[in-house]
Order: sequence, then structure tokens, then C-alpha cells
Amino acid sequence: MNFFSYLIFLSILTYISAYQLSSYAPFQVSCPHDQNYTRTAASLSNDEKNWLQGRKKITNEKLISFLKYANLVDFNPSEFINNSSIGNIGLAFSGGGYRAMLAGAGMLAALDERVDNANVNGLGGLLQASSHIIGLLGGNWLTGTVFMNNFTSVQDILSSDLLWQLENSILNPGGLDLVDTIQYYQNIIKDDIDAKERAGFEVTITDTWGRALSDQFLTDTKDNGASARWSDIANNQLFETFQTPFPISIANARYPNNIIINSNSTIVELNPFEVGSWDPSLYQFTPTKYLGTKLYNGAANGSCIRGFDNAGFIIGTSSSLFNSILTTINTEYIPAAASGIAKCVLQDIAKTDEDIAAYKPNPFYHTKTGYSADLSNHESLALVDGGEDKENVPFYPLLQPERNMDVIFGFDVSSDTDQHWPDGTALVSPYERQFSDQGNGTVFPYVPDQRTILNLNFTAKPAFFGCNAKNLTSLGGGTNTPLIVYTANRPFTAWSNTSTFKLSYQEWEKRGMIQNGYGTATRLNGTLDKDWPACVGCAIIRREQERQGLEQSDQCKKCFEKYCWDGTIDDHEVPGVNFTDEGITSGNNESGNRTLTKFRDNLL
Ligand SMILES: *[C@@H]1O[C@H](CO)[C@@H](O)[C@H](O)[C@H]1NC(C)=O
Ligand SMILES: *[C@@H]1O[C@H](CO)[C@@H](O)[C@H](O)[C@H]1NC(C)=O
Ligand SMILES: *[C@@H]1O[C@H](CO)[C@@H](O)[C@H](O)[C@H]1NC(C)=O
Ligand SMILES: *[C@@H]1O[C@H](CO)[C@@H](O)[C@H](O)[C@H]1NC(C)=O
Ligand SMILES: *[C@@H]1O[C@H](CO)[C@@H](O)[C@H](O)[C@H]1NC(C)=O
Ligand SMILES: *[C@@H]1O[C@H](CO)[C@@H](O)[C@H](O)[C@H]1NC(C)=O
Ligand SMILES: *[C@@H]1O[C@H](CO)[C@@H](O)[C@H](O)[C@H]1NC(C)=O
Ligand SMILES: *[C@@H]1O[C@H](CO)[C@@H](O)[C@H](O)[C@H]1NC(C)=O
Ligand SMILES: *[C@@H]1O[C@H](CO)[C@@H](O)[C@H](O)[C@H]1NC(C)=O
Ligand SMILES: *[C@@H]1O[C@H](CO)[C@@H](O)[C@H](O)[C@H]1NC(C)=O
Ligand SMILES: *[C@@H]1O[C@H](CO)[C@@H](O)[C@H](O)[C@H]1NC(C)=O
Ligand SMILES: CC(=O)N[C@H]1CO[C@H](CO)[C@@H](O)[C@@H]1O
Repeated sequence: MNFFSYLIFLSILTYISAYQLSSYAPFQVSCPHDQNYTRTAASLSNDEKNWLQGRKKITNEKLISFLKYANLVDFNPSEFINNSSIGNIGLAFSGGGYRAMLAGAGMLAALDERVDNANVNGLGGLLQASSHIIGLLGGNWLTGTVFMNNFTSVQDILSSDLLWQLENSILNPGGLDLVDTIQYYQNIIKDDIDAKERAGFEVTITDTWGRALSDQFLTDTKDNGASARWSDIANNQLFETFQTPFPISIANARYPNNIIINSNSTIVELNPFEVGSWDPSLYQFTPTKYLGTKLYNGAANGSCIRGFDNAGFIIGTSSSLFNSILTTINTEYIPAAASGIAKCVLQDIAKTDEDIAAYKPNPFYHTKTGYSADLSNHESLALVDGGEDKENVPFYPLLQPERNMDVIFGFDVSSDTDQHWPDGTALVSPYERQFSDQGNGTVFPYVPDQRTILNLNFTAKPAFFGCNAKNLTSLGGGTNTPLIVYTANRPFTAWSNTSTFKLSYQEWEKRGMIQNGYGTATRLNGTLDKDWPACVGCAIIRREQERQGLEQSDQCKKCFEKYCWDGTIDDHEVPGVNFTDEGITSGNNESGNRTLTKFRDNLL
């Protein structure tokens, strides 16, 4: 068979199979009678409230084990926790493409009691003691992979033959083999997209992108994630028995040509129960599993939709900025020939080159709750990359008082500097946002400017903000305001500052990034500070100690001296962060030389 007849054969085959096989298309069901389709954001959903009650029992137990492991001196974990009304622990993973996914994976692995050695040289058990885990873009690819694969661990992802196979670019999945590449796009993507369109739904490039991502993140599930839904998480046995944190994915609502900035963005969260926003511009939620249902001021007409909340689509929504690479294909990372092909196929699929995900029909159509007419007057709710407003570590949904956080761990793998390192913008943004209309009573602790953050080495080692609740009263906060533990991407054992648009990773690069993330979250496996787990423990118990008027132990005082920002400002200009590369081998790009060693100046 020659190349062209092969192609024709393929198209016929896929055309036929599309009609029967694609389970990607949403479908109609009759509407349940007792269902509310929109509600205001004045409180948590009953579903989340009830779930958190069940989860609390487990997180308390797991927190006791973590604090025991952390080895706090002059402190009895079970007595303290049993007697306390300790709040929740939240984990927030930043955006930044595969860089953020991989570096974040190492950080997540360090918190996971199931990972070898995490209970020896890491912070093992912190994941199990957390109530919420939230991801944006690459951070959401990470949490999405974990949750859509039965709460798998990073270690198990790495030993899987199917997940996170990143050697070939997502734009060139067949490697150099053009036939494979075409086959991939024809088979896996086009049928599904066509099926959704035939079912009467608008498709955008996010559908394409989401299906392509599913191939890397959901391949362990049947039909490569075509029928995997975000709301399915709620029916997962581990989630139902409260053994996982509560996952949240983040996007921004935006209209074509409408510019959003930090103070007027609408941060949309997509959790297994609900989709919506706490921000006054929208201030509503709708059930995730009924997305796609036509609603008018919150009322359905008797016919409801299921299956719109495809997991790959949700994961793709959080990263819709990436869509722009599909339309302006970046030849740096894929061979020119393949890029031409991919472009051809994709142009055919993508009817619009807007970098948006269309949530159409808009579940908030003609509602009167939020102040933004844009969000309720359009038939489509347009969601984009959640990092467009510079809130790249998604703290915001965790700042809602209803979520009762005592501490939030922010893992920042942003690319703020020219050399793709974070500079603390992800801290400054939520700090500033609280003073805008969209802040709506949220409180984020004081943080300094980016220059100070760099100069005081708060991106070189973890840093605590809001250490003293008494100092937060001028913000309207206090012991109910979470303490922030900030960990920034940093090279310890690998150059983990790869470009956001690097779309393929060799196996050793992938593992190197993950291992470096592990080192970053653990103070290089405890070698830079053997008390690091204890210091994390001190941060976790701080608010409850303050509420009870308890004095910190000497050990915790020392930790706070070391890791807390004390209000100092040092904003002299530094042109970028410079890392001396003495000791670190520059051979990160050759497979033979990947054992990068510590380098002098940055090991604080
Ligand atoms: C605290 O509670 C846990 C679980 O309910 C129990 O196992 C432990 O014995 C209690 N510890 C104390 C000191 O009461
Ligand atoms: C706190 O724990 C101690 C020892 O387990 C117990 O004697 C005491 O009654 C508890 N206090 C409260 C307020 O529960
Ligand atoms: C830190 O520990 C992890 C997990 O055991 C291991 O994979 C990694 O190689 C260690 N890193 C260093 C620098 O020893
Ligand atoms: C999910 O993982 C749990 C714990 O590892 C296991 O008991 C369960 O059978 C798994 N469920 C599925 C559907 O694979
Ligand atoms: C947000 O603010 C910017 C700058 O003031 C403005 O250009 C833009 O139109 C605003 N967007 C919205 C959605 O209000
Ligand atoms: C209700 O909505 C469905 C789905 O959008 C539509 O197909 C149907 O015609 C509508 N029915 C009425 C009575 O408006
Ligand atoms: C990574 O950081 C190092 C040191 O700052 C820099 O020399 C290098 O160019 C950066 N790499 C990328 C891809 O930005
Ligand atoms: C930050 O780290 C550098 C070494 O990289 C050190 O020279 C400097 O004194 C540190 N600054 C502070 C405020 O600790
Ligand atoms: C304490 O509060 C003041 C404002 O009252 C603020 O300027 C300062 O930065 C705060 N210090 C810390 C360490 O948060
Ligand atoms: C960083 O490197 C740039 C360019 O090489 C240099 O101009 C600058 O002074 C360096 N900054 C610091 C803090 O060493
Ligand atoms: C890696 O390469 C550097 C020079 O680029 C060399 O000094 C070092 O010994 C090499 N390390 C290994 C493990 O081969
Ligand atoms: C605490 C606070 O300011 N809450 C407000 C948040 O926004 C909604 C909708 O505008 C208001 O109703 C709340 O009072």
C-alpha cells in the first residue's frame, strides 16, 4: 500500500469508527428534580462540606504521624492534635508547562508517604495530611494525572510504560515517522472532536489540545481518556473514603480581546463537584457533572447534559495559553517536516485560533449574581490559562475563609526571570489582589517586592510569610489567615529552568527534573538542614498555637528565625538571578553527564 492509499484507508476507517466509538461527545440525560444548577458563592458546597468532615479524621491522624516523623522537640503531636481545632493544610502547584509538571512532581513526591525514602529524607505524609491540592497549567497536568489515575504516586507514574512518555513532542507524537503522526491525529483526536461537534457543541482548539494531553496523562484509563470525566473523581473509591486531598483545577474567565490583569481577573475553579468562582464578578458555582446543560438564570428546561467535563478538556483548559503554540507552531522543538503536518491537520480541526476553551452553553447565562455582565450575557463562558493574571501559584481559592486553611504550601516553578527562574511574583500578585474589588474579604499575608525576595534568598531556600498572626490585623486578618510556606524552583542537582515551551524531555532529563524538585522541597534531602521537617511542622502548628496562646518551642523559634520573613526590605536592583555554576556540571544536555553536583553559592 502506498502512502496515499494508506491515508485514504485510514480516513475511511476512522470516519466509520467515529460514529460508533467516540465516547468523548457529551450526551443528554433527563434532569434530576432535586438538583440546583447554580448557587451563590457565599459558602462551600454541601458536598465539599460533608466531604471535608470525613477527610478531617484522616488528616488529623496523618498529621500526627507526620509530626512524629518531623521529630519536634518538646512537643507531643497526638496530645496537641487531639485537643486542638487545627485548621486545614493546602498545597498549591504553579504553572509553567512540563517544567512545572516535572519539578512539581519531585516536590509532590517529597510529600508523599508512599514514595520510597520520603519518610526518611523528605516530608513524607504531608500530602496525606493535606485537605486540598490545587494546580494550574503544568501543576494541573501533575495533579490531573495523579487524580485521573486512581490517585497514583509520582513514583508509580515513573514506572509506568504509558504515562508521561515525553520523548516525543506532543506535536509530533509519532517521532519522525510521518505516518504515525498523521495516524495519531486522525485516530485519537479528530474523531472525538467531530463527535462532540456532531452532538451540537462548539469545539475549540482546547478540545484538540485536551485530547492530545490525554494521550500523555490518561493513557492508563480505558479509551485514552475519551470518556474520563473530571466529576468522576468524586466517585473514585479513594476519594470517597477521604484518602486523597480535594483536587482543584484553575482557569480564568475571559472574552476575546478582553485584557485581564491581576486585579480584575475572574479566577475560576474546577473541582470534582463544582465549577465557578468566589470572585464578586461571578460569585457562583454550577455542578461539574452537568456542565454543557443549557441553563437560563440557573434553570434547566428538562433536558440535561452529561459528559461535557471530559478530564483532558478540563486539564487543557487550565493550559489554554498552550493553544497558541498549536497555531504558531514553534519549530525549535519539533522537526520542520512534522510541524508542517501537525499544522495542516490541526488547522483543519481548529475552527478558531482563539486561545480559549468554550464552555458553551454558559452555565451562568442570564444570572444576576455577579457584577460582570460579560460573564453572564454571553452564551459561551470563555476560559483561559489560569496564569494570565500572574497568579501563577493558585493560592486564591485556598484563601477563602470557608476553606479554613492554617497553612498553604506554595510550590513555584514560574518563569519570571530571563533565565526562567521564579522571582516571587506569584507571592506579590495574591498580596496585591486582596486590595482589589475581586479580593472580597480575602487576606494574604504581607510579602516584600520581587527584588527583596531575590536579595533575601527567598527563592534559594524555602520561606515563610505571615509568621506572626498579630501582625496581620492591619490587613483584616489574624489567626484565621493561613501562614504561607513558599518553595521556589532552584537548581540543586539539575538545571530545572527549562523553557515553558520545551515540549519533549528525554528520560534522563525528565528524571533529573523530578529529582531536583525532590531536593528543592527537602532542603536537598535534609543535607542542608536536618531540622527541615521539624521546621515544616512548626509552620503547620503555628496558627493553632497562636489561637491557644501557646509559646513556641526553642526549636520552632530557631526555625522561624531561619525561614520567616521579618519585614526587612532590600530592594536594590539585581539584574536577574545569577547562579554560579562551579560544581554543577554543565553537561545537563548530554545523557552521559547528568549527575550534577551541588554548587557552591546557592546552598544556604
Ligand atoms: C489521639 O487520637 C488518636 C486517634 O483518635 C488516638 O490514637 C491517640 O491515642 C490519641 N492520643 C492522645 C494523647 O489522646
Ligand atoms: C487535652 O489532652 C489531655 C491529655 O490527653 C487531656 O487530659 C485534656 O483533658 C485535653 N484537653 C481538652 C481541652 O480536651
Ligand atoms: C534525594 O532522595 C531521593 C529519594 O530517595 C533520591 O532519588 C535522590 O537521588 C536524593 N538526592 C540526592 C542529591 O542525594
Ligand atoms: C485504586 O487504588 C487503590 C489503592 O491502591 C486500590 O485498592 C484500588 O483497587 C484501585 N482502584 C482501581 C479502580 O484501580
Ligand atoms: C482590566 O483592567 C485593564 C486595565 O485597566 C483593562 O484594560 C481591561 O479592560 C479590564 N478587563 C476587565 C475584564 O475588566
Ligand atoms: C431544552 O434544551 C435542550 C438542550 O439544549 C434542547 O435540545 C431542547 O430543545 C430544549 N427544550 C425546550 C422545551 O426548550
Ligand atoms: C538556566 O539558568 C542558568 C543560570 O541562571 C542559565 O545560565 C541558563 O541559560 C538557563 N537556561 C535556560 C533554558 O533559561
Ligand atoms: C544570600 O545568599 C548569598 C549567597 O548566594 C549570600 O552571599 C547572601 O549573604 C545571602 N543573603 C542573605 C540576606 O542572607
Ligand atoms: C507587619 O505589619 C506591617 C504593617 O503593619 C508591615 O509593613 C510589615 O511588613 C509586617 N511584617 C511582616 C513580617 O509581615
Ligand atoms: C548577574 O550577571 C549579569 C550579567 O552577567 C551582571 O551584569 C550582574 O551584575 C550579575 N548580578 C549579580 C547579582 O551578580
Ligand atoms: C561532567 O562534565 C564535566 C565537564 O563538563 C566534568 O568536569 C565532569 O567530571 C563530568 N561528570 C561526570 C559524572 O561525568
Ligand atoms: C466579605 C465580602 O466582602 N463578601 C462579599 C463578596 O462578594 C459578594 C458578591 O458581590 C458579596 O455579596 C459579599 O458580601
